[in-house]
Amino acid sequence: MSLKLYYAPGACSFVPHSSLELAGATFEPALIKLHKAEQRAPEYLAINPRGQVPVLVDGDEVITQIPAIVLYLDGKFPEAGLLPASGVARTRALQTLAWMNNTVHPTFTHVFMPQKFTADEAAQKAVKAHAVEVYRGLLGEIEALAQKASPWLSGDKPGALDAYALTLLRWGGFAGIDPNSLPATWALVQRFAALPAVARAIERERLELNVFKG
Ligand SMILES: N[C@@H](CCC(=O)N[C@@H](CS)C(=O)NCC(=O)O)C(=O)O
Repeated sequence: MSLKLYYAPGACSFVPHSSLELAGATFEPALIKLHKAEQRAPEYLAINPRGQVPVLVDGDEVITQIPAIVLYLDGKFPEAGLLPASGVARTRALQTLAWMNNTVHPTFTHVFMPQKFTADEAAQKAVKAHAVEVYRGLLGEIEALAQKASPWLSGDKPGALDAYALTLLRWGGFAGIDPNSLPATWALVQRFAALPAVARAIERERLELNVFKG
């Protein structure tokens, strides 16, 4: 069965993208240009009616939602250690993955796309300003996790949590949050980015790691 990942540069799809590379998987990367609204083109909506990346296709299976995709890849490539294999360590990693996906990530959506939450332009500015401060606090929680990383967020192997941390910290730069203000996360993210497998995903997406502009 052939694997295909629909992704957009710099988007949350970096999590499965780098996970596929870490697993050494053979897959077809399919670029979706969000700024050109390709996610709302009829051909793409036929694949994912929610008009979002990422989508993982494995033969006849179409899988969406990052936690589900990560669990699927973890099951398919157990030796990669994208998540801890069992026990409380696995439960804790899933706890953090769910929180990154259902709390930190949507908070950034309020920063980046406040128009999703109100049509009122003045209210959009207020939503964004408030969300930046909430986001700063959430990155602070990731910083506390990074301070305890041993050496990666879910233990001895780099995996999905480190990939999400990279994505979320990078987005912080767009929100005016200096990655240097979160030194443990920034060090972890740079170590993760330097792994050859992760570097391949970064290169394919042409990502600049630090997008903070003073
Ligand atoms: N909960 C979804 C979130 C997916 C998501 O927010 N994708 C964003 C990119 S980070 C997207 O495709 N946005 C395009 C849009 O909403 O138009 C998941 O886990 O996959």
